Amino acid sequence: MGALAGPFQEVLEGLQRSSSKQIPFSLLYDDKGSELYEQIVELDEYYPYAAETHLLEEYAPLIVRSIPADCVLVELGCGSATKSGYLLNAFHSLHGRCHYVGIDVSQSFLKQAHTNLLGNVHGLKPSSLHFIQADYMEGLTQARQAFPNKLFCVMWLGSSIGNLVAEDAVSFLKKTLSIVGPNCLLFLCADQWKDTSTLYKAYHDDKGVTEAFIKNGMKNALALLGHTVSKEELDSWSYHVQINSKLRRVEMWVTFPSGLCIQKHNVHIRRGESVLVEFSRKFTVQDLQELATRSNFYIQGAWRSGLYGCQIL
Ligand code: AVJ
Repeated sequence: MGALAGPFQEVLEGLQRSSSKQIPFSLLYDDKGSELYEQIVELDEYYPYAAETHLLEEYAPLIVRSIPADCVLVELGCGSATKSGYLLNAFHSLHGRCHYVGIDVSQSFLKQAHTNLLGNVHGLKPSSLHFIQADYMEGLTQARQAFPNKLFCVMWLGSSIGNLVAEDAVSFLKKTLSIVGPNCLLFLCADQWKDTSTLYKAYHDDKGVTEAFIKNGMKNALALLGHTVSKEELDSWSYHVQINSKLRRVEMWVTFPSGLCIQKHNVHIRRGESVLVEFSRKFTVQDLQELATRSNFYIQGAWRSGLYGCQIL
């Protein structure tokens, strides 16, 4: 979907198609959706959050050895900076200093990040912390202006890159590189491709929290078109998860048993038709290698958790 189009245009374009209907994943994160997402990361079935937290907590001292001392750590979508706090703490104890820029659209997250980092990173000076309330690329531009000549380590945690199709992921990383310039390191967290049943359960939990999260995203998309979804209507939709092994992604779909027409916007969802609300790509080592090469990066170090322990590839 076009990166420049506003959400309304994107929803229209995605729902007016005669097949492969789709909505932008950004609509998942209104207040309700963000609340549900906070619940998702607590679920037993949702392994990605726990796995990443564990990896960072355990191996931060090893990871930060690949980042030079004079580097500024710049985090995209820092949220409350709980996970990046492990890296900062290790970085600070290795080098005795740590300059950090947190970028997020949410002011309340930035406040939490500030408090968390000062509490969790031993010896950190408040003057070493900077926060920018903006979207990723605008935030990066401002960070570059604030530190024109510094080496940046752009951190993108949470496997959010999984929401982008291969081409969009490449454009995203290229764009990052063009804003930051060649003195740019990237620390990227991505989820590994793994067995179908683990993947399925992580996105189809017993409590139905993910289902509620996905249906809420669908509801938000329809609200943009002026269609208010009642509880009965929402309950009539069904949720299903498809593991697409060809594209190596988990797909989250909403099915409309009785269809839906929004005449005013020329949107016609047929009876039994499904809309793709979100997908989450899962990567092999080779996928990541390819992503790096196509985006003009090279892989300097990689660490992975799980079966293999922590490995430097
Ligand atoms: C925030 C994109 C990493 O893909 O696992 C979780 C979002 N969707 N459960 C993911 C999500 C359903 C999550 N990311």
